[in-house]
Amino acid sequence: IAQFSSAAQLKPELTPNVLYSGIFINNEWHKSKSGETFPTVNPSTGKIITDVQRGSKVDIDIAVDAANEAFRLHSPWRTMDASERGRLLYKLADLMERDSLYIASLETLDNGKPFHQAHPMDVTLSIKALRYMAGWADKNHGKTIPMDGNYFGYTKHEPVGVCGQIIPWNFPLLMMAWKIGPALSMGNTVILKPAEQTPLTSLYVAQLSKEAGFPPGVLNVVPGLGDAGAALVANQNVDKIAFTGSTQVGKMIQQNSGIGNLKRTTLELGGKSPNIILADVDIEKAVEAAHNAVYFNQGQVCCAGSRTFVEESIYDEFVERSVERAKQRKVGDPFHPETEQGPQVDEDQMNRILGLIKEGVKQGAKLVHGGERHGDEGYFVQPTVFADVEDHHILAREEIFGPVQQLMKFKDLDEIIVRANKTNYGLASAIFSKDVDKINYIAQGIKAGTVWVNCYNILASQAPFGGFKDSGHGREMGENGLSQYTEVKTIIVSQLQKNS
Ligand code: TXE
Repeated sequence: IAQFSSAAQLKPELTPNVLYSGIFINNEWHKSKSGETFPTVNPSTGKIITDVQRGSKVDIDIAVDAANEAFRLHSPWRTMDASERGRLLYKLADLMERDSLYIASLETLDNGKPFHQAHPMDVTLSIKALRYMAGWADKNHGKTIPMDGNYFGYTKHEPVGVCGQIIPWNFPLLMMAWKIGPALSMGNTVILKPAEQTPLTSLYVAQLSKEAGFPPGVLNVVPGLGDAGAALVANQNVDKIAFTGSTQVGKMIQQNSGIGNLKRTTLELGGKSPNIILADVDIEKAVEAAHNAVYFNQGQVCCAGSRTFVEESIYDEFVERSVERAKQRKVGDPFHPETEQGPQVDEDQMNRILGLIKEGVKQGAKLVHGGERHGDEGYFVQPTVFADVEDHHILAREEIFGPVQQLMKFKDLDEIIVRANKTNYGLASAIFSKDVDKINYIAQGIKAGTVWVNCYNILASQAPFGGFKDSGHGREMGENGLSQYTEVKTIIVSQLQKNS
């Protein structure tokens, strides 16, 4: 909140110029081989911002060849000092900081997220992610090994090679930073495919990477639709795929990554995260936290607290106060400093959310606030609150990815652990309480990659993030994130005589 209030002083560019809309390969801009483009739309108005070159298989294959050439033995990238790779990443972060107002404005235009959140959150966290990973470039050491016999053993952490990275539209810039940061720090080369809804900030950062001094072919960005992502997964000269997006596409990617060459995969997929509120909390603070847990970023957050479980004795008051808070939520122009909620990213997402709300009502959940489209221009949805949601309702099972809060009631700790885990997902969770024994008991029982205690949506470069179960596998960021971008090579050398 402190960050957001200082951001209120920042001045966005209300009509940022779109400078790049091509395909970035070998540090050059290209048109698509097919001659096709696709429009990227301003979700606040439904109007086209610009047409972007549509990369397809042939463009992806060219980008993969460029990334392989940049990764060949003795290339400038392979022979570069690790510390120099780090310096290039620091430089890229500095350039993003120099242009941060422009980048945040472009993100708001293309995605619809409020500028006064995009600057302190998306842009700042992206810069921090690159700097964090820059520091690791020359510190991811192997080991020397005391082996049996007259041998000397050591391990090296080598880059995996050519990495295909497919990212979604909810945090376009941040997901780019989370992907390219560790990949480049560890010495890989990259072909990044941004989401078709939000390609503009990735394309701008591609140009900054050239300015920073990355050699040609190290970072390539190919905008396109799902077929371009599929072509990346099918290409036999790609060594690894990192994907963030829907569980449905993630499962396909996992299967297809094993056809032909066996690609390494990291998958960060959907969620239906439980947010558990015990009766001993400060109710005002807990209502505010639960509100932000689900509505932040228009509800388009993989780890959103989209099942709010409230202990029985405070349930009715919690519902009442949550409705009051939802009524106060400021929805509208994402460039306005007071706006808390902008539009959903596109018409499909808006319609999907409205469809799930209707289905929820049909199944008997109690709609206590909102439930409709907000206005008739752009893709805005009213902040919506459901009470008396039951575990079998679609609202408690499906990822809604919108501003829709599910309030559910529980009685005791063992019941809540079972119910919290009654989902195929396992990305995140939270517990609000003052009782450390109860907190620890629940935290041990929850099957999720992150457990927040008395906080929510706290993401940091230093902390690994990822899912259990259908929320994916592998971890991004933190020291754990490095192993997803390295192969361990064991080198064993014969020697005349070992001494201790
Ligand atoms: O995701 P897709 P969509 C969830 C959320 C949302 C739903 C659908 O519930 O409502 O997914 O969103 C690329 N091979 N999340 O349809 O299709 C695509 O071009 C390779 C959760 O936008 O998974 C884009 O770059 N790539 C999530 C990326 O995959 C393919 C964030 C994501 O798109 C492909 C977004 C294919 N066959 C949505 N098809 C999170 N985990 O944060 C599409 N793509």
